[in-house]
Amino acid sequence: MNSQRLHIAIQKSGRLAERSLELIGSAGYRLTKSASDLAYSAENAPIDLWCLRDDDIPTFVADGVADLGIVGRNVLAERAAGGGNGLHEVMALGFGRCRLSIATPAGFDYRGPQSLQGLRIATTYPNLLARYLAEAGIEASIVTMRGAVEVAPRLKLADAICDLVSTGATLEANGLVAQTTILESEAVLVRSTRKLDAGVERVAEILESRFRGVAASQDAKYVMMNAPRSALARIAEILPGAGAPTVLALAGRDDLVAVHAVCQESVFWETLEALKEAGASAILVLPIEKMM
Ligand code: PRT
Ligand code: ZN
Repeated sequence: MNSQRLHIAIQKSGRLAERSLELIGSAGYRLTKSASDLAYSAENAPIDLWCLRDDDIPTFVADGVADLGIVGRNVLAERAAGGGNGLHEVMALGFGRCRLSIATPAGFDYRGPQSLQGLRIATTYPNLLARYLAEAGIEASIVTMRGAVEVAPRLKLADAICDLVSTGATLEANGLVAQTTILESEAVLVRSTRKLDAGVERVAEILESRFRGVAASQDAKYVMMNAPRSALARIAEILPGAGAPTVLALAGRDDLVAVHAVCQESVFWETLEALKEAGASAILVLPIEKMM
């Protein structure tokens, strides 16, 4: 449907909204907001964004109303655990990280999943919780709520909860302790399993390739240093995710070389200290703006 433009569903407001727009901007698409606030159009590519409640995004993509969507893996996984299909995860996007965890009141004597036997567990993720309990061979009753799950134990509506946790502050404020994680989540790009029109497919492929480039360049650094020729093997070992570094001659020095490398993983102070220890000097770490 809908002409030759690629349609992407993103969250209208909430934890993923701003970062989703930022990612699309970093991928080089210049966006103009529609008068209604519910949509954006790219000026420099045939792409339209629709701003929706996050819970509606999987259905819109599965039904083919949107071609792609950005949503928490938790939302996608809950739908899949309930038997929903029609879409799949294309890639993780590196923001909106959280975990779906089972938490109990602080005084509870938790000794592994068996301790959940016979409890009432409140959650907004009944399908994922049911699947976890079935796989662990535990019988517990699931109290499905729409939100504010963390207050359920205090109100005696449940003995434990299963909810998303990021900093842990909400659990702590409610006297709860996370005991086990049933899903690691972050924002993901989802795509409908339906075949796209060839022109729209091309637009989707370019966008996905740019998203990969943005994700890769976030942690990646360009590292330069001088080093004794004899230390090259050791230095290549220390550089995180660098592959084979570029080695350049230094004018008037046979014993020293310049080493340049693109590190795909984070470069920490510890990495620099190890390089120095191996004999490197004049170490520079530079950000990478784009990478493909
Ligand atoms: O209006 P709409 O339906 O679109 O938004 P929403 O209210 O359903 O979702 P929103 O914006 O709260 O979250 C969107 C997505 O962000 C989620 O689906 C997750 O993928 C992701 N995310 C990341 C989180 C959290 N971190 C998170 N901490 N979603 C919710 N929380 C809640 C959690 O449920 C708990 O109430 O924050 C509280 C815990 O946070 P901490 O930091 O105290 O541990
Ligand atoms: Zn929601």
